[in-house]
Amino acid sequence: MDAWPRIVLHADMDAFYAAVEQRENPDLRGKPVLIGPNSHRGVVLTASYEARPYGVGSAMPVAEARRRCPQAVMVPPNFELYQSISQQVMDIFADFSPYVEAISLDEAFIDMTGATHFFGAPAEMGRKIKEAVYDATDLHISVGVSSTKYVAKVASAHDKPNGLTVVPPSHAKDWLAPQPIRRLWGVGKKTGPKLEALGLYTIGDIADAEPEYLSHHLGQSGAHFYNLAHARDPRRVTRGRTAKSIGSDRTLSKDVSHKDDIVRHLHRSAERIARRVRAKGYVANGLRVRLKTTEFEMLTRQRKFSKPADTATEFLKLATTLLDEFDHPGPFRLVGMTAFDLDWQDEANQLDLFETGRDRDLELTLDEVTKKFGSDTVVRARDMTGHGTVSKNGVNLDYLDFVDGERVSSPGGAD
Ligand code: TTP
Ligand code: MG
Repeated sequence: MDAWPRIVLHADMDAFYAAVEQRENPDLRGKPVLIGPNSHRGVVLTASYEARPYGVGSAMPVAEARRRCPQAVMVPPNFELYQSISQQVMDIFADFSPYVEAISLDEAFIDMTGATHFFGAPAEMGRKIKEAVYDATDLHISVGVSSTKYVAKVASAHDKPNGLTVVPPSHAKDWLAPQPIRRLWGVGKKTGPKLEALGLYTIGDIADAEPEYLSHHLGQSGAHFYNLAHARDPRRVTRGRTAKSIGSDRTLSKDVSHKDDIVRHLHRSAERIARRVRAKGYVANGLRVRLKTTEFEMLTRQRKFSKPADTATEFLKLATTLLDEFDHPGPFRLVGMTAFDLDWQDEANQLDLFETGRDRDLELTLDEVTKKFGSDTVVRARDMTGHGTVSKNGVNLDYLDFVDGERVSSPGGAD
């Protein structure tokens, strides 16, 4: 048998939100289903596998998806349900290893090094994990197993849905070689065409290139891509580390231009994000505000906090300052906020609890109320004044932005 210095498994739920809705509602099974807002605005969060042959998928504007697949059933998202199923699945992973790194609601790395004795060879481990998840939830996951995080992740996507792909470490480099460069972590809409312009189309092309040539054209990323292409990736599965950032984008049912209106949406986002930051025991070191114009141009401003923050009050304060830095007059169709550079709360020793004490106390109380009675129970007075309440029809796209930043949370997002 191949020598496996480490056994790293990557698991990713298939068409997660859509699969959950099909499980909940038998009428939806076997049909094309889109998860997204019930209006022509906003973006599709995901599509069931029955819908994907029509070329629809995550982050596509709803209007476009409806045009391509008019027979699809549109289902609004139920984030609480997805979160609780995610927790259930992560708990199942934890039965297999203490080293589970959740990188999004539906995705995790699991370090299974040294567990052959309990669960068998790598392929057997993969089968057992898939079976355990399916038995408990009726949902399918796709699994990749290799010796590095990077190869395990590419492998889990290789044979979706319901796939299991095992890449022994001695074959990893050859297995990667024919794959397109966009499978390299960090290659997106900007870097992809740049590499192609250099005549580099496959991961194998990168592996065969001179490292100096890559560094010359790509700077630091050159060495990064070169190492990945050689299946070298020293990153460990880190227990419990989750998001690098937590954000919430609101695609609005009515465009906004006035600062007051934008602030009202940011306020909602700030409360959602702060609650999630605290629930995970994080503090944020920076904040990003995004506005999307009606021409679909995404504008971004970001800044570090003077000290780590975890309250909506602090988030909103910095966000409001950032708003003054946008020079576009609007109107805007999306308002988004992301807290980034997250640290564990106890590691951020500078956190001045005294100064933020009152805000924290109030918000912690609200956390409790929300936990008991749901998120719509408490509406602050500020939300109820002015031009109506915060849009009920606007869709919220909450997301965790992940470890390697390879994930695009909405169209026009990060490369
Ligand atoms: P993904 O794992 O990227 O997609 P998926 O599980 O729906 O499909 P696949 O079988 O290809 O893995 O994302 C998981 C969930 O996260 C997805 O069901 C919906 C949500 N999501 C968004 O809300 N916005 C996005 O841009 C993406 C990509 C996903
Ligand atoms: Mg998935």
